[in-house]
Amino acid sequence: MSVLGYFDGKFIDVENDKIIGMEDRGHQFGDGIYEATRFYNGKCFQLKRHLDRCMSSLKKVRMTVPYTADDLAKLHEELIEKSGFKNGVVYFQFTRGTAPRDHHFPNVKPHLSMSIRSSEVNEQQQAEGVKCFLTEDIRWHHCDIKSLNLLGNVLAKQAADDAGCYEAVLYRPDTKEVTECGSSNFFMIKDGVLWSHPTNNLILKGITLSVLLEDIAPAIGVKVMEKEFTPEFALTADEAFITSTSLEVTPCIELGGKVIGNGKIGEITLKLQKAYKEAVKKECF
Ligand code: PSZ
Repeated sequence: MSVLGYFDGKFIDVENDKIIGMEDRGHQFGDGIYEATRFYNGKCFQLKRHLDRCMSSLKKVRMTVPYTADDLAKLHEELIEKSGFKNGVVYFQFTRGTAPRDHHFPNVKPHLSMSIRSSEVNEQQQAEGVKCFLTEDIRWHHCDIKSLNLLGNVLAKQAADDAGCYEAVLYRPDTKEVTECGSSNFFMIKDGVLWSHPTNNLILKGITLSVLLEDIAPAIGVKVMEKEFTPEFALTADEAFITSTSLEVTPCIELGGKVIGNGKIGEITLKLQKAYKEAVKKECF
């Protein structure tokens, strides 16, 4: 098996071409940013929003790269075309380059690496929902940057897995606010209102979240409250769900050992999930 990828100007075999050096800043410092995009029917969904977020992440970490958003869009097209995949995910990361280990910015060119994988949306999981673990958010205060520093996310997701859960819902221990999940955004519904953490520095502004809050909720008349809420409040939710590029809208049917609603996908969640799939259809088919 080989995985198609791209590194600094060349298409590569991700599994066999050893191209990243020991002193890559991504390896030594987690000094870089990344993106994950999904394509359906050979066509990227919401690529502009992903590339805008990528450019914003780069700016926030003070990294200048020799690629425009158009260059990155073209590389996506080429990877999809070469792979022959219809549905899947592209992961790409920029690191600050390779240089002798020293914290200060080196005077070298950043690296761009990309990989493409075929994958289908997990329809069964979206129908049945997943159990979520509730744990402290131990991450830094720049979670709006899609940075390669994912240790807090990795530890939380492993703790969730150890507890037999699919995802970890995180809350800040100091302010007692639910932020997001290990690798997705968290939403709850109470008395017909969709609650979501404000899109500030404590969460990644998910592209799936943006599609839901900016495009879908207003169009189908779901009332949104972008405001902090506590884990205790989350435990009283009528419905809950998590979102990401890979998961789309996936119901959360259990949180911290407590069943949410009747343990099945909620009515409003189902409406949002369906509308999201419609948006995909409209854009990619
Ligand atoms: O394939 C995967 O495992 C993916 S693809 C995207 C993600 C995981 N996660 C993105 C993410 C995240 O890592 C955190 C911490 N919060 C929210 C999200 C959701 O972002 P979008 O909707 O842009 O994918």
